[in-house]
Amino acid sequence: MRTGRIVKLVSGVYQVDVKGELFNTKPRGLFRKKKLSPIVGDMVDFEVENEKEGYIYHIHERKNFLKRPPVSNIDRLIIVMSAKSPDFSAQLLDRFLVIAHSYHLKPQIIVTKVDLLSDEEYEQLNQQLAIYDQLGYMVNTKGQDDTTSTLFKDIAGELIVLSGQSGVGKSTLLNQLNPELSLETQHISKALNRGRHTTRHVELYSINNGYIADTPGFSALDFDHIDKEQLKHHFREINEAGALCKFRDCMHLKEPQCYVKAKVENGDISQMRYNHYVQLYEELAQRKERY
Ligand SMILES: Nc1nc2c(ncn2[C@@H]2O[C@H](COP(=O)(O)OP(=O)(O)O)[C@@H](O)[C@H]2O)c(=O)[nH]1
Ligand SMILES: [Mg+2]
Ligand SMILES: [Zn+2]
Repeated sequence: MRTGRIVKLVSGVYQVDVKGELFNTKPRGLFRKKKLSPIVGDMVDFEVENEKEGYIYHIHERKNFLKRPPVSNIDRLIIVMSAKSPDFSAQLLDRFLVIAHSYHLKPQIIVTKVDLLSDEEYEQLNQQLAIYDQLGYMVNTKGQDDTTSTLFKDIAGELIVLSGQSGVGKSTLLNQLNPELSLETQHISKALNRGRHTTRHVELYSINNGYIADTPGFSALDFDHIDKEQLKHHFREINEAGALCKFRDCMHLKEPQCYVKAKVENGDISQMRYNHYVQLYEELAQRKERY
């Protein structure tokens, strides 16, 4: 019996890493009956056959997992946004944050390509990022020539997931962290914002005794598991202030004596963040009605 971590899934074969030694494994039939599939990131027990092959017969309990793309036991989730092409969008960032929180992951934020901004644009970006900094997120920016060493602190042994739209510079970051990876980076195309890269393939790369993966952005489907009533809990400051609303089930929309709205009015809570909450709430509400 061996124990290792699944680092890659290719056409039904799970590659398991045992301290640098790789095995190609398949799950035993048992899993299929239970409708339980191993995913990348899982720690598994497997029986070795033919030296480098084996059968998985046990999946260790997952600390956490992302549903799309499937990856488990994440220590650090990094949301990568770019300042330009694609342009920075606080609304998109808030959606990433909601998804991260819904999986109980505390994300870190990196904004790339700040070298492409004018001084004025850079100033504007920093004003928006200050909101996230105040909310307690670790926020970093980087330009083309910045080394990434300061962006990732104490990552030894961690399983890190970089999440972000296509073209924001995830592969570039990975290559800067570990030049041996020499991952292909893309040239910006017009198709970028239309979700050209819908592959949900995940692969973990070795880094600092840990692992790192880049994953694509998300789609509307990725909010499937979030009820509109639960959404308020995924906006930190709204969740916190909401405890003091008159009604326990206050959605902070039109209810009287709403502490969240009071805090938006006096500027303690960012109007922008609140707007994003309301917008997303309405989208989730419409989605429900359709079914
Ligand atoms: N100017 C500038 N370009 C960058 C930066 N980071 C990445 N890029 C470029 O953005 C494009 C997309 O990068 P890539 O790493 O492939 O993005 P991915 O799709 O998220 O993996 C490439 O042409 C990179 O050279 C940056 O900090 N500044
Ligand atoms: Mg890439
Ligand atoms: Zn309220």
